[in-house]
Amino acid sequence: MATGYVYHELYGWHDTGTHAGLVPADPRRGVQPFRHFENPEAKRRVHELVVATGLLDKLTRLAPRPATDDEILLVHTPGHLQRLTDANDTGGDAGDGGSPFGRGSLDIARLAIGGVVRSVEAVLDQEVDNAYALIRPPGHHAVPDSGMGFCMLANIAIAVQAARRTRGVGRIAVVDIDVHHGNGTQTVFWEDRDVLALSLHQDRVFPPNSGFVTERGAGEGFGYTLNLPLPPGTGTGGYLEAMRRVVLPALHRYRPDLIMVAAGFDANALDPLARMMLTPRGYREIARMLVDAAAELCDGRIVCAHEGGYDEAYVPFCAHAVIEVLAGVEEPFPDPFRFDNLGQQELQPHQEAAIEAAEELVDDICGPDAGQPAPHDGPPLPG
Ligand code: 3YP
Ligand code: ZN
Repeated sequence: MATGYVYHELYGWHDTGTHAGLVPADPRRGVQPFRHFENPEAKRRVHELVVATGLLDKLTRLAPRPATDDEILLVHTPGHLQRLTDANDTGGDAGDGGSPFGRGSLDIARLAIGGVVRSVEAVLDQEVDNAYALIRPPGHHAVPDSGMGFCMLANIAIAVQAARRTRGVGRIAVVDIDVHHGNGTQTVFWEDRDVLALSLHQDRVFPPNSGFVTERGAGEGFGYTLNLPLPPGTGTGGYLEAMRRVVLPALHRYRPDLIMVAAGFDANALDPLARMMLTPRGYREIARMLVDAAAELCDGRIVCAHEGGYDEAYVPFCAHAVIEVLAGVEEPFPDPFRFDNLGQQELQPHQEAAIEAAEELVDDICGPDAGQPAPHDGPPLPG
């Protein structure tokens, strides 16, 4: 078992500036200068834990390269890329007023995309069995003509399009376990039945009024977007039930050639930006289910790309658990926190109701009324 691993020091040099978490510092309005939530620390500490526990020694380090304009333009509009390029010398905002970046961040964002592209290529070319790209800035909110929600460019969507073009992958499933809705990925593949976009998230956190179970794609892509908005407070019991009743059946119906995971860790029990209760054990079980599904369905091909997750102390243990599973490490590194016995970690009735609503839609994937996605390992796309 070989597991690819991408991390680069420059990922920590993407500068989101002085904020009070979400709000730009402004002493005139009483906003004391502080860190932005999306700062290097949580991700840097994931990497340090991976080094310190010796897990890194079991991984195959992959070097990222910067994504090219051509790759970025597989997903984004020339206008969006031009605006980022124009602001790269000064720093600016990626489009929604909530996605600040510093001087040179476009170069770092290119390296983040390149980290996912490299991971996917290494898996498809059988250099490694699976891979984890620990990248910054994140990507799953970015839409074709704008950055959004701390994201500059759509890392996973770009890597998906690049893999279809250069490797001729037939169908790809993207499973987004970040606590926020994967709206960017959904938008890019809205009418595309060759990419199954699945998002589990806390109901209506970000983007506001997005990620409803009724959002299902359109045209040929109808049924190939599947959202599972979960109630605040959902813990390991609810998430694992959602995996068993929605995600795994959806993957088995779809039979992807490659599984991509938007690996956000902000559904953890301590996260400042959401109200869920996942623990390292929960993340380990989710990863185990996804890795097992990949083994059954697509020769184990699964690539995780890091997204959100903001508790600097807890995220490293959550991400470490996922990387352990990818690497086939049997003995979990001990979790020093004690959140598995929080009240209501087990499935609650209102969580089950939300799961049932999504479960009803699973049979439409490749069902009698749905379009059939591309054959496995189909021919390269034109262009
Ligand atoms: C963006 C603005 C408010 C919430 C925030 C979410 C960022 C994130 O982690 N997305 O996955
Ligand atoms: Zn998030």
